[in-house]
Amino acid sequence: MTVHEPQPKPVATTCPYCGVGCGVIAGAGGDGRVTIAGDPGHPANRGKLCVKGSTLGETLSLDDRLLHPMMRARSGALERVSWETALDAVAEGFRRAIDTAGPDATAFYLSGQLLTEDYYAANKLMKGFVGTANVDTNSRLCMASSVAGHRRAFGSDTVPGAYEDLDEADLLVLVGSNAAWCHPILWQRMVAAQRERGARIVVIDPRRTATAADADLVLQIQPGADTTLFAGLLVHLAEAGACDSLYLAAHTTGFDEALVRAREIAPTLAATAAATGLTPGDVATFFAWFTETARTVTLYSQGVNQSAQGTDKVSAILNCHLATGRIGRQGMGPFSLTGQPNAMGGREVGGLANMLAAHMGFSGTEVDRVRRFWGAPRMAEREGLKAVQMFDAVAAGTIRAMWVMGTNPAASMPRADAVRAALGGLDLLVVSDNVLSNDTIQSGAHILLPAAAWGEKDGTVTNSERRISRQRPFLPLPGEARPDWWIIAEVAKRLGFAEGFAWPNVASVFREHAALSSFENRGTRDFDIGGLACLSEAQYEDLAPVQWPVRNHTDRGLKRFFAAGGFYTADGRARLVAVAPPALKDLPDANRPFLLNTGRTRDQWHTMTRTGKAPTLGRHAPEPTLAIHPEDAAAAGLADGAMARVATAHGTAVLRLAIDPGQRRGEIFAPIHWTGETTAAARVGALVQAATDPFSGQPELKATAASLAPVPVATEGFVLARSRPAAEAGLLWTRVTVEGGEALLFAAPEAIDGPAFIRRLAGDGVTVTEVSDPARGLYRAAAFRGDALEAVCFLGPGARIAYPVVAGLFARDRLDATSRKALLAGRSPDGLPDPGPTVCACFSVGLNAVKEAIAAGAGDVDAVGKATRAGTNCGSCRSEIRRVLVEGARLVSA
Ligand SMILES: Nc1nc2c(c(=O)[nH]1)N[C@H]1C(S)=C(S)[C@@H](COP(=O)(O)OP(=O)(O)OC[C@H]3O[C@@H](n4cnc5c(=O)[nH]c(N)nc54)[C@H](O)[C@@H]3O)O[C@H]1N2
Ligand SMILES: Nc1nc2c(c(=O)[nH]1)N[C@H]1C(S)=C(S)[C@@H](COP(=O)(O)OP(=O)(O)OC[C@H]3O[C@@H](n4cnc5c(=O)[nH]c(N)nc54)[C@H](O)[C@@H]3O)O[C@H]1N2
Ligand code: SF4
Ligand SMILES: [Mo]
Repeated sequence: MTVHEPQPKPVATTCPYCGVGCGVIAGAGGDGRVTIAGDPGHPANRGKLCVKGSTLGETLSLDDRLLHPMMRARSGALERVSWETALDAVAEGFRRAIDTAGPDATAFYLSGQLLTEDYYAANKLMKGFVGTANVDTNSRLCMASSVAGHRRAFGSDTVPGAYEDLDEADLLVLVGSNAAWCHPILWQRMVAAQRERGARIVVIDPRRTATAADADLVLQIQPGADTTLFAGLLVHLAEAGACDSLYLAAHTTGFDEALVRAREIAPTLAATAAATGLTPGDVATFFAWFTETARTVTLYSQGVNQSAQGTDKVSAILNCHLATGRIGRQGMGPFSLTGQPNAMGGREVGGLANMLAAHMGFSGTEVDRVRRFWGAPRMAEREGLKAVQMFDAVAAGTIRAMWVMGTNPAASMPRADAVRAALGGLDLLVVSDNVLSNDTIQSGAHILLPAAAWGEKDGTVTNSERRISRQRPFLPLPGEARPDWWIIAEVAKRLGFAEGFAWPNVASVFREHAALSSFENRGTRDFDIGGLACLSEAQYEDLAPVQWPVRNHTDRGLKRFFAAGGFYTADGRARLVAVAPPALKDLPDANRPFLLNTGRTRDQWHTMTRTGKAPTLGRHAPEPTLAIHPEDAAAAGLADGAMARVATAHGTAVLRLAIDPGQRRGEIFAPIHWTGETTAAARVGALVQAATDPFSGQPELKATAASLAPVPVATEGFVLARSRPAAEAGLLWTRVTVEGGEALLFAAPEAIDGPAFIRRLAGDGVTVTEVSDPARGLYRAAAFRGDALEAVCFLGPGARIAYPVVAGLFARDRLDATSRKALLAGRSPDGLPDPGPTVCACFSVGLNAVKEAIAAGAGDVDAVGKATRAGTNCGSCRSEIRRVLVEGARLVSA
């Protein structure tokens, strides 16, 4: 393993994963490794980290890192070049496209994983200097409907509340959010409020998720029906006399129209129940709780945003909070959970194609204001193309040069196969990334630029509660990697814009961004951090986490918006919106009888370029699985663990079935994390339709009609090797990083020659120990060099069950005689049988151990923890343990 030199001093920084934005202390362990701990001083996490955060140290090796600029040679191969050559070529390629086809023939596609400073620089270059607003970001797939919903209601993209509201609420409603897995530390705060103060939790999701396991009420809603449910709630609030008529009169408009429309959509409780697939009793309970509980927070995420009617879903929720005046007050408000570490920062700088910068849009006044501030020679004067349109324009050839930074659209865009093919047709595709290879790079990138990664990067991010925190470097820049903002500035200089991009350091980028936020603001824009515009380098370095707005240098402390109105609309009033009745865009039919939902698993992050490197994180769900209701599986003749081909109008994938009674009938769920790099055939983005919301342009990623067919399998198995095992043709494989090497888990449509396989893996000069039972198709072999275990191959019955134990033994490189015997028997040396799927990744506790503890009398999560240690470290698996306790159900990894 290649690691950074020299070793770091302890540094306070911020987690690079989810929008909770936990503070991390990174330091040097005695063995030369990086130690990671939660920052007790950070208000988001107060010292805690979830399993992804606490395993960050496992992701820092330089293996697979892009360390030098590279360009595609005539031969088609990517070759190392100097920075000068690469930067000149980027500028030259963009200039050529601009000269021949105009600025709109170029585009940037950015990411909520960039730091605010990087994002600011990219946006400024395109919108102020190149002269196009073709700058969009993966936030279009993530937060765009929330942004549109906020702006429509509040006149600004404002999250009104703060995390403290979750501690102080009496009712927490989660809509389309699997927070137990996706916002774990915030979720732990909510569960603490439930445990300690009796706060009630309602979870609204078509699936019974790990989050649902802790809920007081679970509403397994029909996909897409959230607008109806919240329209029904508005009607109920009005009829129960629970609306705040003073607040409505003083601070809002549109209530009557919104209510009339809501009555059309959901006239009665019974109609609401019928249209949402819920029981009238459950709907009545939800409505009653919401009506009687002043301190209510409604949290929502991708089950709301990633919808062709996402903006209306957001509006339907905001309507209920505005109608009750429950906004911006202690313990109450609507709360959009942001996904990425800097989703919020990207919104601040105007990373979206329909935003300008500093929360300004494209009105004439705003364009002119930003022009003057930037001294911009060529301002974009209208909105640019949003992600789906942008990649359509790439396919159509109207965009000729594109620069992708910090995102992997060839995997994560809907219709990902079409996007991958379109990228391959560009005159110029530039990719700034941390890794040598991902699906986007493989789509035919011409120039690769090595960007600084987490631990090396220096700048700021903003979390879900508008809190700006520093990401500080604790590792030197490896190879020739450079910060993204620096790369952008160098290209800007080569395009002739030296003056606008002459920042000497990252602090100066931040100061400029802060200054723009307060420029001619005078209270007219929510986003104002003018109080940070004069930070010295040292003050920037030491900046403590701070919530915006920061209007002057003494303006600190907890911030909420709108308790007393003060909206950013022309008349200062909020708008309640008459929403459209919901309708899905791609309904199942006889040929495609299932509705495919997609989302996240607990221990992987997006396309796995970082989490895929951590052995601990590979244990929870080593393979991608397709969750399906038991009766649907039975009807399709598919058993648990069978391989199935999922096909939609846009693509196909092959996944392993995981029977899950938590699925609704007719609906299947697949994880988004696996790509062409990590699986043979599970690129789930390829399956997904690209219908978009009319207001936000956000695609419907949660509901695509799909068919399912069995894929015959001759044999199942896995191999383990010290270095990356080649993915053999024909296998349906998944790569997993394990301690001491890599595994390939696979199903094979045809029989496999085991002895040949292990010899190819282990090379020459090894001794192979084998057991085989040809009648049962069983073959197991281990290759040793001296007494060092080099490779393992398991084929046939029992292989999959043995995998966790064998991978555990593989972590030790030398095995004594007992362990060798145990290895091929697929048992741990102390004779323990199948541990089952990993529940607790921190202590490697399997489902079977959890079940045993429960059978032996452990009655709650803490008792299971006492017996097994599961859930006693980061707590990420506590909801799953509760699910086993409550439902006794078999655990599925999706
Ligand atoms: N472990 C992990 N955590 C992450 C990430 C990760 O990759 N891995 N990514 C981060 C990012 S960028 C994001 S955006 C967030 C996303 O966080 P979440 O939004 O919580 O995650 P998802 O799994 O995408 O979707 C949430 C839920 O929406 C449900 N859903 C689908 N359709 C509907 C519907 O019509 N109505 C309702 N009410 N629900 C529906 C799905 O069943 C799913 O359980 O997670 C962040 N945190
Ligand atoms: N079907 C379906 N599709 C989805 C979703 C879904 O729920 N369902 N969710 C959507 C959502 S919410 C999101 S946020 C996206 C996420 O999807 P992506 O953004 O495509 O996923 P990542 O794997 O996070 O890609 C980040 C890339 O940037 C690199 N990188 C990381 N940090 C940096 C950096 O600082 N600088 C540079 N230059 N590169 C860096 C990484 O190595 C990686 O290659 O997926 C979206 N797509
Ligand atoms: S909850 Fe986990 S992934 Fe999210 S910021 Fe905190 S430690 Fe990182
Ligand atoms: Mo996201």
